[in-house]
Amino acid sequence: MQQARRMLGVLTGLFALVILADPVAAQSSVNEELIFGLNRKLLYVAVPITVLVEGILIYTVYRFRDNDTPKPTQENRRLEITWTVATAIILLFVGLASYQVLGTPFIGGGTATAETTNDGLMELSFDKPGAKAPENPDDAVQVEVKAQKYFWQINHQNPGGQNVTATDTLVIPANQTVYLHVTSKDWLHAVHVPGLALKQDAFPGQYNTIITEATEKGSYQLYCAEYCGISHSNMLGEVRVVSQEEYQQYLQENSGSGGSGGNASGNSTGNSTNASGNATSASLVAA
Ligand SMILES: [Cu+2]
Repeated sequence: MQQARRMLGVLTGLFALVILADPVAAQSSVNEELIFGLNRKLLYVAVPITVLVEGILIYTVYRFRDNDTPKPTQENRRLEITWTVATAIILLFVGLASYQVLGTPFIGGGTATAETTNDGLMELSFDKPGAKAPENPDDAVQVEVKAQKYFWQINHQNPGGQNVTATDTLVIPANQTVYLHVTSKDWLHAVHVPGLALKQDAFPGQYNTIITEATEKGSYQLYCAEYCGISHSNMLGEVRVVSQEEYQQYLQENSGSGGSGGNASGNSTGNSTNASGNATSASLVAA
């Protein structure tokens, strides 16, 4: 019994340590930091439990290896209470730690910002529901990411200038909150940027907003993570995280244009829809 109590004490101490411990390694985005941080916390708890359980198992097998008439423990109230309480504490910790991460706007999408359709969201002509607007639009970069067989159309909001449209290349500034309003023109797709820990479904007729803040400049691969047809595997893009100055320069250079390369991105299967894609850009620019 003494042993069980000691064990409970050790577990409680471990939780306290884990809660107090700060996440260490630098990550490429706030989202990644949150996800990896949670993963680490859960590992700190899971590894000792695994070692403990496996240790008891191996010990038992060895200790009673020659026992032909094993007798099960009939009743041990204290032991039962101990493992019930220990399990409850562990589950409570997992629940609380997960809630802390899932409850942030970066992972759960957030409830702090009101759901809005058009008004005050951005200058793009948002015609679908579901987009989450930043509380203060001046502080956040807003980009529409529109999936289409088999490319990505990127529409940047450009305060003080005309909107910037690009294909397959998403440029965002580092160390600033970015709202990516994900939608689809034709079919189910999904935005996936593993390097920044971003993933979101793209549905026609609605927006799903990714909120992120990239902390590490560089180039990250953008994939479509929802099988969408014959050229799904070619539906690749790039996310470039640049400095604030480079981002402003990018907007300035491409202001009001069809963006870098427009829709002529060599997606042969997407050609039939390219004309309408351009039309949309034009109306977005005009809006
Ligand atoms: Cu796809």
